[in-house]
Amino acid sequence: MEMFCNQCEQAANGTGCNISGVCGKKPEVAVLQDHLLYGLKSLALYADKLGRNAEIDRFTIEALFSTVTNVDFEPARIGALITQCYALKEKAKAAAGVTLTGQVADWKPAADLAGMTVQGEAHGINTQHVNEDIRSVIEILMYGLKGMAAYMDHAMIHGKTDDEVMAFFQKALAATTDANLGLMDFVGLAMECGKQNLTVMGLLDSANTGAYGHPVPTAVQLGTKAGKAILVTGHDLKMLEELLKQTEGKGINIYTHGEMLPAHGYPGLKKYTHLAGNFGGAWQDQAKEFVNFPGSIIFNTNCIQRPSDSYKDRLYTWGLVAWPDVKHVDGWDFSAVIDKALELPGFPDNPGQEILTGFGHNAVLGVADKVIAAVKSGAIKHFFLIGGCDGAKSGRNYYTEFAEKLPQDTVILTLACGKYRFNKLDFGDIGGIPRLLDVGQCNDAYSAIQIAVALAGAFECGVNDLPLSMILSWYEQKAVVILLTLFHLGIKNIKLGPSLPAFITPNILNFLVENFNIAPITTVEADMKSILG
Ligand code: SF4
Ligand code: SF3
Repeated sequence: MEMFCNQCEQAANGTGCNISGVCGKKPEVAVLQDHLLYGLKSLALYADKLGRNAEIDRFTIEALFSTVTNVDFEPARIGALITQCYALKEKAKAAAGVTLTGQVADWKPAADLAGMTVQGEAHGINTQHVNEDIRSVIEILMYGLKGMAAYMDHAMIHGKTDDEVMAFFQKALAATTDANLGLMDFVGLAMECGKQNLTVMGLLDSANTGAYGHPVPTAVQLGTKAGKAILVTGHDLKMLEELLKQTEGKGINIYTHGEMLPAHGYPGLKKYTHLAGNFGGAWQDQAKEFVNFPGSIIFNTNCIQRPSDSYKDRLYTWGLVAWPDVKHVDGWDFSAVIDKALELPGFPDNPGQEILTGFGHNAVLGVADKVIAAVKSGAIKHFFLIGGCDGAKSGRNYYTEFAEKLPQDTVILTLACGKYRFNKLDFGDIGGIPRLLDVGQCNDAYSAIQIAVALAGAFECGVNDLPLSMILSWYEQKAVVILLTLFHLGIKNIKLGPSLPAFITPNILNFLVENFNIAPITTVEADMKSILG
């Protein structure tokens, strides 16, 4: 079976995976995901006419998020989404009272998985447009929508939504099927995606801080506490909260992994004394680290990798994450995960290093006077945002080396899972301000933007005129949408690595270079010299 996927940074040979995904995605799943995206476009043609419908909007978000890298590897689940997509399309068609014509509007999936798979082969990403530059921008838009859907999903789990954002999702999905649109129409939609994502990240920020308070600087234990153990990995804070409630008083300690680390900074989560610490590093090290975790392990979002047999029996997925033969928790009852943890040995007491997290916009802007005074006195010469995704491919040591080699009068803001490359190093402080400030998860790019905008306000300049440089690493589609948000804000001079996206053609890259002066990372020495002079 033919597959083609190029949506993430580890696309095979820098062009795309066509035999099997480097991520572990089998051709059947890749083709079914292509089919689901085609179905979502068909649904969107009617949803765009219908206007807001909570069931269709919720479905659209979940289905898009299911196609993000390292989320859903289970063919039957993707097949069920395709079937549901068709039912919702028929519902939207009836409710909107219109009948559209054309191949996309007429879409009807086969009744069984084998038939859906065959159909999916005709809907690969290369069929999205004949012109390669337009196709490139459509891909940027589609991956942006996927990334934005991931953040919207977390906000929706908290009961939040936004009509304008949801209208954009349907409008943009429908637009990708419109043969009358040209290159600049899609560029406009991609930029609008960045704008809408700022709203979504803000919505999620208010959902998280509304539920758990603003993050406060917090020391996180990297050692272990005597007792049974559960490891939570992913991005969803509400799922963590529910698990903390259900494990209270049971002698089980909860550890965070990967993007869950910033959870320790939230007052409403850190109040649980059995939220014991953080275990391991970023997602790509899971196979070698999980084998040493003597408790149950649960994924609530990406990034899951093929589990080894050494820990598969104690591994669980939740929400939209799924892997064949891995137990899935439906809903909010975590008793299976808890019972498993109680059977397993757990950890002895073995305290270790502590690292800091919790420098969200509220915490950093709370000491803005001190920060501004340090810049004015020359104690702080430059800020670097070194953030984004981690990944398995070589070349990512650049970020560690970059952080290590920065002069002592610079401050590093970091976010997302790329921070594990350097967050255990001791960078010291400048007059009490830590030189490394962990702003949070990837979606907390919202916080970093708030901090940058506030500093620009204090210095009466634009964000591009601040002594601030962004050195970003990308891996999956959430990073794509964050880049679109930064472009929407007019932020220039971003350095991006470890490699450029396979889905960007030379012409589109030129466009981005001309308009935003974005550049690929080169060497630490050359890049640092070009920034600091
Ligand atoms: Fe390849 Fe990435 Fe697509 Fe997986 S998500 S198939 S690794 S390009
Ligand atoms: Fe990491 Fe998957 Fe992107 Fe949320 S956990 S940043 S890669």
